[in-house]
Order: sequence, then C-alpha cells, then structure tokens
Amino acid sequence: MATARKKTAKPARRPAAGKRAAGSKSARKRMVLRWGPTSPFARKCLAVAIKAGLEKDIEVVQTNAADPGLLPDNPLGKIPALVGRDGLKLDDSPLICEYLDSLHKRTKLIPRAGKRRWAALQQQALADGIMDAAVACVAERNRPPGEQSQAFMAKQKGKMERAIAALDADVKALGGAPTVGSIAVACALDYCTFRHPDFAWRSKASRLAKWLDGFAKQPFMKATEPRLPT
Ligand SMILES: N[C@@H](CCC(=O)N[C@@H](CS)C(=O)NCC(=O)O)C(=O)O
Repeated sequence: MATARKKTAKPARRPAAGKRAAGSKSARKRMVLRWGPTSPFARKCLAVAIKAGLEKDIEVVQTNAADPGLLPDNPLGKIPALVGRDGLKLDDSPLICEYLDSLHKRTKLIPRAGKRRWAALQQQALADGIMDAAVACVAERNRPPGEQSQAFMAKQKGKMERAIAALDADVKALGGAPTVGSIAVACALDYCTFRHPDFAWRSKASRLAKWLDGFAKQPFMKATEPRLPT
C-alpha cells in the first residue's frame, strides 16, 4: 500500500519526486491524497489509484476530518481530498476517481462509453449512497444518547437495505474487469460489515456476499481494508 503518514496540523506539502533528480525539469511531484483508514470514500480512491498503477505517484496522508489542516485542501472538511498534479485540488471521491483514471494507460476503471460506463457509474452512485447512509448512522450513534434519533437511523438503514437489494438483484453486472462501480460497491459493503455488524447485510443478499468474497481477494482491496486509526 502507498505509505501513509500521520496527520499533520499543517496542510500537506508535496514531497520531492520519487527517483528523479530533485529540481530537475522532468521531476514530477507526487500527488497528495488525504485519506483516513475507516473512510470508505477514501478507500475507494486509494483502491482505484492502486489498481491504476498510480500508487508510487501518490503520498497518502492520514487525516482526520476534524483537522483544520484539511480545510485548505477541502473547504468542506471532508476526506478524501486530492492535491493532484500541478497542485490541482479535487474533492469528492467520484471526481477524484475520474481524475486518477485519466492519468493512466491501463484498462480504464470508468469505461469510456456504452452500457458498461453507465452501469459502472450507477453502481458507484448506489454505493456512495450506501456509504453516506452508513457514515451518517455512525455519526448519529456518536451523539449523546438523549440526542440520537432512532427514526433518522431507521431511515438511513432503509436506504442501505434497498440499495443492497438492488445490487444483489443485478449482481451479474458487477462481473468482468473491475470498474469504479464494482470497487465502490465492495468498499461500501465492507464498510457496512466494519461499522454495522448488526446490520448483517449478508443474510439478505447472499449473491452479493458471494461476489464480494471473490472480489475482496484482489490486491487493491486487500491493501486497503478498513481499520481503526492507530
Ligand atoms: N461525497 C463525499 C463524501 C465524503 C465524506 O462524507 N467523508 C467523510 C468521512 S467517511 C467525512 O469526511 N466526514 C466529515 C464531515 O462530513 O464533516 C465523497 O464522495 O468524497
């Protein structure tokens, strides 16, 4: 996995280029990905970067969303945030993935055209929706007990359930070469297991569970498994 360094109070500075001579005209600075070990959105971007062979071009900076050092890179105070080539700042994981996919010559993770393109982007949209709902539930249960809303959490769980059922019903569409869609779906499902074990999505989506068991064996998924911050 790309090296992750601990969060810093200051905005990340891009380090000198890998093997090229520092200061040489051809030296290309590494990009910076602000990432957290539990964030499914950040995981999706890092998995895409690894699958695209861009790992060595990226410095992964472990950042807590509450860190004010994140704000110059993402005024919304969310991770992931990317400082790309030439200092280009990009927020929002679908945009970051699209940018990363534009930088490599391997098989594209966002198919360029046709049915597979729209399937991949729709899968990503559903997966991101699952992540949004699952992350919102974690935030809600971290509030003081008297301020938590069971109705809010039930509404979010309903979104997760329906999206997972839709993906399970069309599991065949997740087959073939990995795309941003299948990577996003795998990250969303793993996050549900990681943060919401009681949600037990596998018992209601056995085809999807079987698909994930195979997909999760790939190196870019193994290298990015969620874990609690150290
Ligand atoms: N739409 C964003 C969502 C990113 C997001 O919600 N990240 C969470 C961490 S998993 C976060 O930074 N939350 C802090 C906050 O919302 O203040 C994306 O796709 O990148």
